[in-house]
Amino acid sequence: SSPPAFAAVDLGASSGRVILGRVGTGRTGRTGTDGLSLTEVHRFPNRPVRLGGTLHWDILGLYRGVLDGLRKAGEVASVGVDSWAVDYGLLDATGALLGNPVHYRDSRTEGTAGRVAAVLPPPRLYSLTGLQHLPFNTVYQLTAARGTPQLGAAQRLLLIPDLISYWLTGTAGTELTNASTTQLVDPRTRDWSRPVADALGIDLTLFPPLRIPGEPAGELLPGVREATGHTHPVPVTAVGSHDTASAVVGVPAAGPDFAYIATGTWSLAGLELDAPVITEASRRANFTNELGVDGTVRYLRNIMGLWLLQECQRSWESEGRPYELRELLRGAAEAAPLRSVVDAGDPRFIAPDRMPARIAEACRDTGQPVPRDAVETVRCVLDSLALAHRRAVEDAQRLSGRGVSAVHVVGGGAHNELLCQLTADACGLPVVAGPTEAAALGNVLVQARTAGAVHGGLADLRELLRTALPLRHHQPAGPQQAWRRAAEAVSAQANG
Ligand code: LFR
Repeated sequence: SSPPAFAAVDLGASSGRVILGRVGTGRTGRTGTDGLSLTEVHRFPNRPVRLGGTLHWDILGLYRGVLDGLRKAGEVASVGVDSWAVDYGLLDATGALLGNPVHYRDSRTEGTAGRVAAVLPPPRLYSLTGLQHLPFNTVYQLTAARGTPQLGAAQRLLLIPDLISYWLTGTAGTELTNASTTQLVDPRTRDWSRPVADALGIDLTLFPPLRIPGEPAGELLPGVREATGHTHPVPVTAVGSHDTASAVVGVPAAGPDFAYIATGTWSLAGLELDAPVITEASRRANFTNELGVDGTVRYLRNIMGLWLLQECQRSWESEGRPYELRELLRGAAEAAPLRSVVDAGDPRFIAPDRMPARIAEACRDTGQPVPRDAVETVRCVLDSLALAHRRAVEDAQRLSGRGVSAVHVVGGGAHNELLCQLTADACGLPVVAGPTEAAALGNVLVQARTAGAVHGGLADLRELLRTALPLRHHQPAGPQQAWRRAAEAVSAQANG
């Protein structure tokens, strides 16, 4: 019989995917290695909708995509759901959704940092949560929503993957890795932080009980089975429901001394640790301690990522200049290196629209040459990302005291050879690129372990990845001085 199949629902900021993973024993037989294989059965766009001045997720459109994907997937041993972090839906007492979930890039959180800081000064908030300040963390969204009729009527708050799982199964839980991005969790106890919730007047009973990746999370409801053509009961398993948590499971590292960069709309660059690093230096460096699968900590920094590039393309397209990405990258590879670089952690890049103009502004504000065309803009973005990767990998080592010998680039950016090579050059370290579907793989592997199809810890799961997947290797080239100088200049910009 063929190895069991697991359906990974992986919702990203620009597209959703349902991916089927078959996980065998890794033994070699007459038909080749019975290892790990992935098939993308369904991909659908994730297009936010601006309505009444607020940027929303099209949550029902996403749910339809999930159902379509589960139908196309056919028979599966289980289902797991992961998505981007921090956002949520509110339910009333009957379980009905109250309003459409708001996008973390919406401007409603503007000005809430000050309100939160007035009761929890940043050093205190960091000492309790270990979380990087991002203006859209759930605590700021809930502060923005405070006093609204909708929050007043809410009986339950479900993070996005938990909301999808709830619709699939009728059972509610709060998966831990994603809960850790709310800034309401203490990464030392891996449980809710009452001091934070109490200080901000946030009702923790809105959250259903915590679930740990690998735990059962219900079964597809009869109506869902009917809609997706499943005749047998199908369990849903809690996975690292924060896409970054699953992506880090999907890093094919050989030992413990690696850094990872999970690339997509964001670049999440850092280390996997056993315990959080909660120091004032870490706070100042804007490093986060998110919770990972199997008791790990994701010690990383959020970097703007390919969002910069996606938004540039969207702007050019709306101006009637649709560029082929391949052409832009070919040009960028030939363009002058490090002509100008921007701080890819700068919150000024979070909101959508006018990205080329905002990049030009950032160059002008810092006394650097302004990119003269699309190709130069793309080169500026990629140099800036590579530099931000370097700074994050370097800072993570310094702040945690853990050295690394290689950098793994996983996620959508692993396709981008220029970005991977520039990252190797900037870091002065070898880069291992791939897999691009790391989040789906991490999702599948955790399900497969719960089902008993694979065994062991993260190292064992990664061993399976390494033997099954084609990976690309980039050796660092070129002198380090130019990158070092640029890194110092951007640090000065970031701190200044
Ligand atoms: C990546 C990601 C990041 C999180 C951001 C917003 O998809 O989940 O880890 O900081 O989206 O939720």
